[in-house]
Amino acid sequence: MKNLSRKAATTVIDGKTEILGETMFDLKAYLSDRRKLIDGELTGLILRSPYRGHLMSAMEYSLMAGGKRLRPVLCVAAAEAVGGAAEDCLAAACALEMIHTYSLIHDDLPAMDDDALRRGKPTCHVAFDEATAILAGDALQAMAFEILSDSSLVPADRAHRWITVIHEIAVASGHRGMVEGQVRDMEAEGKSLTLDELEALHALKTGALINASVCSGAIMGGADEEALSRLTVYAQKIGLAFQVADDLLNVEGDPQLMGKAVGTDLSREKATYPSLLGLEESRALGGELVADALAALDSFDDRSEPLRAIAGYIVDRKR
Ligand code: GRG
Repeated sequence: MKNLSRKAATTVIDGKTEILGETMFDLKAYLSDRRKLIDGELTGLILRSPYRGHLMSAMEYSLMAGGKRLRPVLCVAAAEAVGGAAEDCLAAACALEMIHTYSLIHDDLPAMDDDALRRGKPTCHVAFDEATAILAGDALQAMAFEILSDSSLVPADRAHRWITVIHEIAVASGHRGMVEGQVRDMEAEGKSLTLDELEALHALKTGALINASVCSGAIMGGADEEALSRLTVYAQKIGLAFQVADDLLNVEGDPQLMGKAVGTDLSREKATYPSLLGLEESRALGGELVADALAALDSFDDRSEPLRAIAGYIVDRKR
């Protein structure tokens, strides 16, 4: 049943799962297809650069190290859910992955989490050096906005939507989003937080970019206000569910599968859902958040199946 969007008694025939004769949505195939599309696009963008030296090697090393591509896939799936196409939002999808990758490079630095392994490979500052990792992160962030504002990648008749998307992504990445969340996360080490404080921290640190991913895709796909507001609720719920799952994986995940160390939250005395609620209650919270996310999509048709399935995947994932 894993990777399938509806949970009920099913039969598996020739690798396709059926429920009452109806073929179920195949999330594994969807993720594989959309990741291929996004990876192809990212590779093309890297190859466009006139400078193929040390800096670009470090940027490419981290960007193409095998991340799950959750944010760009969400962006594409949201565009499709409102009747748009992947091509409408590929530039935004790539920009989001660049910003996400920059944040991971910087988060791994000795001045922050000082991690040696990321995406199953030595972190950027280990594979290269600290100065190069800082600059590769900086350059990936700037490249994201270079792409977002490139008129050759953006249809002229959609310029207004693009400005909205650029604004959403800028707000989500900076002092009103991810960077503020990171600061709160660092300040919270060794301290106890209330559940509300923890939720506010994660809404900024990881939730804001996940929200921007869904909203950018929806805007580029032509969502009306009602659809956008429902997708915003969906994004907020899965954003928090993602963090609850991430905290659980840090306790009980397999470092081999995850490609990074586990147990680090405990050793750094970080406030987490398992530390505040315990494992059982954290799992239950993850399930409730997914149910809320699915409820927000109630009025959407079958084109939102990928979004529904991704909500389940976020809490079931092993990496
Ligand atoms: C340094 C400005 C700055 C921000 C860093 C996102 C973040 C803020 C830090 C990452 C630290 C961390 C482990 C956060 C928990 C959630 C998270 C973002 C996990 C990594 O995202 P995945 O699982 O990674 O989508 P992949 O590698 O699959 O893309």
